[in-house]
Amino acid sequence: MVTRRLVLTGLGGTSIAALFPNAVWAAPIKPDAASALLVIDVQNCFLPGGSLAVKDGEQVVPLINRIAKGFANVVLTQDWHTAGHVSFASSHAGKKPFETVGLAYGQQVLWPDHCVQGTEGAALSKDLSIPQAGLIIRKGFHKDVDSYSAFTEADGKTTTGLAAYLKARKVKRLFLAGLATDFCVAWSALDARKAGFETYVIEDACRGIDTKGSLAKAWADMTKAGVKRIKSGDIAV
Ligand code: VGL
Ligand code: ZN
Repeated sequence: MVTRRLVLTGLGGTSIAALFPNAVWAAPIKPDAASALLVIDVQNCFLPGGSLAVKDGEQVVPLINRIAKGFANVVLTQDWHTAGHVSFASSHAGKKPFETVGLAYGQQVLWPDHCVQGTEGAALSKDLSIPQAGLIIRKGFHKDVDSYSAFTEADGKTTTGLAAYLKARKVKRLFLAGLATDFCVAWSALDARKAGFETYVIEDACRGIDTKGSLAKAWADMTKAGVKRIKSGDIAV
């Protein structure tokens, strides 16, 4: 089944259903008081010139700025590691970035040093323009535990407090955008579902790292968990 959302103008009396008989039409999604936008890790390290630059990562910024105008509730996240963090390949003798290592909490992908607390690389992109954002949540600041997810650290139990914050604010629907689709966006979306939120990932407002099939796996996991995959044009601003 094909699902499409769009706004058409200038068709006069032509029936849209007659033009696209196999399409299922849905109204644009209008963010409401129970909706929040979660902007994941739009930080210099993940942008061009950064130590863990995500291909075309800068392209998400104007889309996110545009979408954000429609949201009263916005939370930004910031990957925020200690120097010598356990997720850095440089912390493991003989290991290179994108290899893995077994840790107490499971397999950890190893990364170039990135998003070290207080550095320019860890700063949010200066091109983000979301003045109404109410919260910046930092994650990955425990030296021995990574946290792709904005909700729960990689040990599977330490909470960032984000779910409780959103519930206290009566948020029910979460829209995710940012970097990287297959790590911090996907893990956050999966945890959002676990916490009971209706969860949308805005595909064109995200970019992936895609190491060893990670992007396809992330989408498969998200789909299975009931995460809805939408495009920025599906949101009414
Ligand atoms: C991320 C790898 C390591 C992300 C963060 O933001 O997706 N990926 N740290
Ligand atoms: Zn990280």
